[in-house]
Amino acid sequence: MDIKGKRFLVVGAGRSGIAVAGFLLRKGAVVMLTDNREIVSLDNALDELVQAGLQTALGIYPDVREGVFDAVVVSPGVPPDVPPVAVARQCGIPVLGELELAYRFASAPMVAITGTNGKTTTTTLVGEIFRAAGLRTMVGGNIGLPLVDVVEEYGPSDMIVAEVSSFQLETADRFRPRVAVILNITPDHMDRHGTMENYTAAKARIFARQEPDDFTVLNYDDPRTRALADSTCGKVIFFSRKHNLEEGVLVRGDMITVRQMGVDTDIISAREVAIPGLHNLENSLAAVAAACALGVAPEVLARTLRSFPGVEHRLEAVAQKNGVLYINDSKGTNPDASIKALEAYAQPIVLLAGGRNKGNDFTEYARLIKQKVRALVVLGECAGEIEQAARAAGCNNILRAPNFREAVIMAHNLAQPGDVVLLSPACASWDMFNNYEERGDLFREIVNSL
Ligand code: UMA
Repeated sequence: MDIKGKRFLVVGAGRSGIAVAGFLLRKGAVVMLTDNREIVSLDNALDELVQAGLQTALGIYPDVREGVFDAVVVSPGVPPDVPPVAVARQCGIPVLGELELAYRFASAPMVAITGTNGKTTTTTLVGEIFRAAGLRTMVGGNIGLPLVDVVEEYGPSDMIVAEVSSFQLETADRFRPRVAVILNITPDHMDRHGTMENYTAAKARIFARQEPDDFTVLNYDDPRTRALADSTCGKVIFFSRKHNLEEGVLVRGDMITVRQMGVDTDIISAREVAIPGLHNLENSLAAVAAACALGVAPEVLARTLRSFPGVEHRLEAVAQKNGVLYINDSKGTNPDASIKALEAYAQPIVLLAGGRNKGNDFTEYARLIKQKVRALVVLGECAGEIEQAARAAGCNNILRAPNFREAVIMAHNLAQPGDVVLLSPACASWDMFNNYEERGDLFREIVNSL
């Protein structure tokens, strides 16, 4: 891709946009970074780029009709209908995203992982597996490390494991991972995608450019994901926790097994997998499928599954105090993720829920709250909506918290020895925090100070 001397507009001055602006400047482009906010975070990084020649338009988008830009690079969180993006398309100016840009400069084989839930855990686990197999491995993408920052440091004998979101995939064009993994597709981001069809179509772009010698790993147990098998040109590898597959990665008895051309290879007992919950068993099966496709040995898989502790903000055990276990699941940003968190514990739960609803329905979530939760503390923008859904499901022990700190203290006061205090909000953090990491970090800090 020819960048030197070309004029780029980068939309969104967050982690992705700043990384893209730096990448393009280093390659000799003329770059303008725009954002609808006047004051953006990551100021130090931005200052450095301005010193290096970056132009900025903060608080107001430039008019792309004037013909001054050769291409527009859009950040994943910026919807496609914002003026500079929509107008660029109308004018025939190429619009791409950071994932596509990074892909065009990647020479290492790539395993790309998407899904509504489990992406971060599975991506981290697959990265650990390849590292344990002795490969120089980069783990990045939606997980928080923009791929453009480091993609060129990895060569053909290395490995890139990328978490990719539906937002990033919307602007994928030539993106062709060696292995594409879809973990599950359940309602999320409806405020952005509008319908499940659009959301599923965005996810399916992960394999749109695959060829028959690539691999598409799909969850057989999830109907929407399974149905995509007919749409890929890649070789499909199913994984299933529930079905005795003819071919693929499955659980036989309690043994994680790879079944290939009639031959079963046992990897490890499901009980030995270190990360808790049935959903994490599914993530482990997906990781085994992806790694096996690229020839990783069973003993490496077993060793990693036995020792992998999981990731921060995802069912992360923060502390045990007076017999109460405090769990940070700040990454539970939609009802489905939080349902899985509730299902992972047998003990009574004091649940902290609420934040910004991304257009989701809380009925199912509320039903499980009724079954598993001793007390519910609601907070944030959609506290009322969750409270209403929980009351409709028959749950009455509900408290509303004025702020996050109060919410944690209320949960602490409500909990009895043997309980779990679970932060799994089923909502984005954006009404109170910049991201779910900040929310989880504050939870950890408050819990540790109790
Ligand atoms: N902005 C505009 N106009 C808009 C909307 C936003 O200018 O209409 C600006 C904001 O003011 C802000 C910037 O865009 O300054 C933010 O851009 P962004 O939302 O794309 O966020 P980044 O900080 O660039 O982070 C993005 C991903 N964020 C989203 O997709 C929302 C990060 O994923 C990712 O880690 C990062 O790039 C590096 O690749 C986070 C996420 O929440 C974890 N992802 C969603 C998810 O997992 O569910 C998809």
